Amino acid sequence: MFNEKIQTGLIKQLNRELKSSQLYLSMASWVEKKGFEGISQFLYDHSNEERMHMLKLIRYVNKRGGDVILDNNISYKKIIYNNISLKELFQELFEHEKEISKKINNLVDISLQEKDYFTYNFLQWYLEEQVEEEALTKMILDKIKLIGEDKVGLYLFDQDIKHFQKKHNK
Ligand code: OFO
Repeated sequence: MFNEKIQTGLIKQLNRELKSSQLYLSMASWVEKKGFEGISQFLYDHSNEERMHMLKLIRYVNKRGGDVILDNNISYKKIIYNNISLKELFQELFEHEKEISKKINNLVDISLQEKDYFTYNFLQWYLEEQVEEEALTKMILDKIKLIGEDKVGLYLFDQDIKHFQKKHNK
């Protein structure tokens, strides 16, 4: 029998990943309509990555004999980005990733308390991933702060972002 506490924690996390995927997806769509082709592609790709984070967790829970429950009632806030800037958007993503990191750290902590070393080992990938995710969103945020409202700068950044990558392999 899969440890109940661990199972509950992992299921909560996989639903957070689902929510993350929706968040990046909705932002990608909004940014695309604003004409930022590179930034929207980055966000669409990232939405897919978040979905992959979720799938990895689903398959692990199944492998351990757990029962996955997907939250079909994701209450992500109504996405009205009309009045926010790119800076605010990436600030929100940075805060989001920091929050996810806290949750992953907490899960690692629980896996140690429960002496579930399989899960502890499984979560190492997520720890490494979060270091990259935080660093990447922070780097983008810093660049956008630097550019400010300069239209040429934003245009060039939109081209530049196509080459941004994380170091961590999937
Ligand atoms: Fe953005 O790393 Fe998963 O949630």
